[in-house]
Amino acid sequence: SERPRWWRDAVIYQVYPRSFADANGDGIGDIAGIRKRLGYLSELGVDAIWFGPWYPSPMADAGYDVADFRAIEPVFGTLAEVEELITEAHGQGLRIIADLVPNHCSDQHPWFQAALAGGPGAPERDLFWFRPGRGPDGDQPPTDWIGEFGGGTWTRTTNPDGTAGDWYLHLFAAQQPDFNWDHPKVRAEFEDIVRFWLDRGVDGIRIDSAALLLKDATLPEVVADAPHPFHDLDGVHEIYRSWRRIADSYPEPRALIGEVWLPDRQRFANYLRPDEMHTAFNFDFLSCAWDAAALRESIDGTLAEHASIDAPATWVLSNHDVTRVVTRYGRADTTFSFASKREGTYTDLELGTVRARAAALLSLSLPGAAYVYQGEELGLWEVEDIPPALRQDPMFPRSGFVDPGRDGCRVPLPWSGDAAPFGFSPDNATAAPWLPQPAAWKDQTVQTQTSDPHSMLELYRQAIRIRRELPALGDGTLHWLPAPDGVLAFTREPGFACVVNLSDTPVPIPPHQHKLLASRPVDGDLLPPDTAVWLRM
Ligand code: TEU
Ligand code: CA
Repeated sequence: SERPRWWRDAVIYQVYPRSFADANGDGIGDIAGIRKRLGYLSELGVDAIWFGPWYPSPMADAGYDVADFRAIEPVFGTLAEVEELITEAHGQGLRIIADLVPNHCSDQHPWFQAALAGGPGAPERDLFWFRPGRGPDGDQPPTDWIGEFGGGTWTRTTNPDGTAGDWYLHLFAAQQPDFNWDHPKVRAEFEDIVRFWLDRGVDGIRIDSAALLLKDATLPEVVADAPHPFHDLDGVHEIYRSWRRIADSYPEPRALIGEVWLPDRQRFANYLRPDEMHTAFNFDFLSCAWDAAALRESIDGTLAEHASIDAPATWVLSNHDVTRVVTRYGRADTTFSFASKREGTYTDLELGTVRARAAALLSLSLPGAAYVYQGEELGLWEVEDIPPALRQDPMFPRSGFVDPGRDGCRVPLPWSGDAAPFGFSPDNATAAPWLPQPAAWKDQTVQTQTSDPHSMLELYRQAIRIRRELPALGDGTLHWLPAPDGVLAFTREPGFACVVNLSDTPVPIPPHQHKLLASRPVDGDLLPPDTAVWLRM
């Protein structure tokens, strides 16, 4: 019989474990906290939950530096608790997606520790990228590559006898050595790790930095118009083909979900061929400014590319790496940038919220699967005034301004009450939340929003409920309606339309039977600026 392809039209909620809910009061989110709040997620109506990395980690990069791929970080809980979480979630009809980080590990991982301790010639060095430095004293890095966090990509080691040694490669922080994916032992290890988590019942695996795994072993410098030495090498697809064979060997459907940041849509789609990943995050959509023409171009390009290989599209507005959507859309210039703070720019959070509400209705009515990053449904904004001493993200200063990093979108959720920790931690907590919550979040809590029919939370709840009830929504196709400049209007069959007004004047709403949902109150048949409406046609 046909296996359900749940990833094609799912609403997938991203839980950032450190910041979701803290049950034991140490100020850090944990598995027990998540289990207590599962009811919230099933009430929200999502189909699946993706958990950020839950593995033992020194937390140099918030858990993306993994010391043991088959265990749970003790601060979060135990493997037994995660197994119970999976069972409970399945009992509530929620699917579970685990985050896997195959490009690199923590410098505390036993393989890397053995590579250092064994000195030059240690066999474990072949599992990573150890190379002598350049220059007569070897004190220059092997290449001048710029890493994904903006700094250099090589760190020099000290030999066991105290002399200066070889350098090792890290595309991210120095505490995240890159694996050598040309080595069969690395491949075998990760095939085993994929099986380990699928055996524990996870329904999907999110693959971190999926396009970066292979490197050109001749280590050329990055040159414009030449093949890139570590982005999207052709051989990387063989790795995902082998994982797909593993995923397909399970009786229940399992999904591979790629984190593939590639500007070229064709190269991106290569990862979604029928024998590779099932789906991947659409960063093209996330990167769009609040601009009808840009969004339409992104939607059309995405749908055309995905249709040609029968892969489901995905719609992503935010995640734990980017400035929160309310803040992005509240700026005078809504062009995407990784950096949160921009010197001299003023952010209108009210405007940003109005737009984020419209964007929610847009992303939840496009064909394919939609992602919701925790707190997006509460209208949380980027916390830009975290004191430098409390910031934890390893990102480097970038050119032109100092990038404060990604902490501002990772602040613990406000659940209830009038003051921090807003129910994130229990009343008898022994520590404050690991990042400070703004006092103004008293108006953003789950509790306050639950009783307010005009809240962001109720908008998400209603939209997801309608999406579940209407066969027109989810997977399928879309047809554009004629619309004035600055307006996106499309139908989904049968009998559904979405209209989003991104212009600065009200526009007429097309003829319809009734309004299903609007991102803010709409009187009569004029749609105000920065507003979206769902129509029964
Ligand atoms: O991000 C991978 C990635 O592509 C980053 O370069 C991203 O662009 C960066 O956050 C902004 O410059 C993944 C994770 O989502 C991220 O949280 C990790 O820090 C990173 O991998 C390393 O594991
Ligand atoms: Ca805790």
